[in-house]
Amino acid sequence: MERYYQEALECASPEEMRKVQDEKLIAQVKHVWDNVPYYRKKMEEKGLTPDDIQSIDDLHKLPFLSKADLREAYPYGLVGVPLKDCVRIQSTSGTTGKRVVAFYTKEDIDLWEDCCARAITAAGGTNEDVCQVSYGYGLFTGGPGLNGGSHKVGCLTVPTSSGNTDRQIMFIMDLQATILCCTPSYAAYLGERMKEMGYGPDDIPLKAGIFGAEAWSEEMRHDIEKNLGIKAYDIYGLTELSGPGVSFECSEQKGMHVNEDHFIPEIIDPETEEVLPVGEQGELVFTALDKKAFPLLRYRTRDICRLSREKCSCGRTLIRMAKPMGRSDDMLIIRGVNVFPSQIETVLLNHGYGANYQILVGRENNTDTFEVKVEMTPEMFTDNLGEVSARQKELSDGLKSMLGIKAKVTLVAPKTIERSEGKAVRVIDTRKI
Ligand code: DLL
Repeated sequence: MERYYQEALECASPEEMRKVQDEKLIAQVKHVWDNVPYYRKKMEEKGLTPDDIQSIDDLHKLPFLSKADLREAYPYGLVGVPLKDCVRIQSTSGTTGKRVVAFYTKEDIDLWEDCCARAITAAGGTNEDVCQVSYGYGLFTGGPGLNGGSHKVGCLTVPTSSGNTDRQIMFIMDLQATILCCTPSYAAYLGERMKEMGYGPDDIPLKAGIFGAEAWSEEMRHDIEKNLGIKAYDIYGLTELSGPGVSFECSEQKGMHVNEDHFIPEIIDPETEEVLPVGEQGELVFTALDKKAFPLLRYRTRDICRLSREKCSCGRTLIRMAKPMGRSDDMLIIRGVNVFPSQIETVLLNHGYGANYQILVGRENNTDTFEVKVEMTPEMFTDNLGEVSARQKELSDGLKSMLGIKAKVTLVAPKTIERSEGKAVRVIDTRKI
């Protein structure tokens, strides 16, 4: 059995990691200065030259990059190498404005796949595993990233891509897949479908799942683990920073280790842009240390999160990030109150519902309307109106105590809300239309 464990880096001492980061940051700033006029101009506006960046202590001096910069520089304005050295693009599934297009050299892809391989290894993967990759393949980074990582680990890779659920299940069962990679909402759906087909957790050969690309709650994790009989690991990343594998969970399942030798994380106050101390909640910002084709420095992810330097018993010293609560732009402001969909999900799952729900926000008579539509599970399904309305009230009270505002709760029959094969769309906000 072989493991793909980059122990020297994943378990480096703080001094060793700092040395790696200092050297890479100095080189990366020079690379960007020399090759990305768009960012050089931003540095010049702040009166900076590469000489001002002597170590990671100087990181805070550098200007931020945001999605707006990516849009302005679209498509080639942030590319750091001649196009003849770029071998691939990937792109986001963004629904508003221009999509993000990220570029890769051969080496960028190699390092990205290393990050994904680390994630698979941390979930217990070895060259003896059969790894089914049910993230979408194509422009989305999920499929290609985990496919590459799975190859590096030496798993037998099953590149099913997303969709065609019954065929997914056939491959899991026939090929005895042991690792499943997909979005958590799709994992939940696969679990539901397998149950319907009569497979219990003990019949399912899977032992681990590597789920990410969208926010999901601890409660959803427990449900998926129970239904599929696996351990479910979180994985985080974004197209701008290569894709999945920026951070990954280990067997402790207490936050995701950031691949700090490739990405330096910071947490900032999104309003003042001030860097916050480790442990505080704010917006996650990353500096990519190695990527040459699309070398983003201090990129504002808009994900709301916190970091932890607490020692991890897995032995990895890489800093950990908590599950992001969602993007700052996912946050709904309903009747003046900040509401994250992940908070709603927590309440629903705590009350015994599944993760099939929709949040409907609108506006009537100058007041926000707020409705949570959720499926009853087959076990709780009833047409006894008294029972349904008692359940609705109970859930509405639960939401009120979590969020501080009242929601109209509508319980609907099982399997009436559309399932997602990739990232689930759960919020329908007609105020914006
Ligand atoms: O979702 C990359 C990815 C693929 C990650 C497969 C993990 C697994 P984008 O489509 O560019 O890239 O979307 C990135 O998704 O800024 C977060 O808001 C969200 N996100 C990604 N992973 C997680 C996670 C991929 N584990 C955006 N938890 C990010 C919460 C996540 N949100």
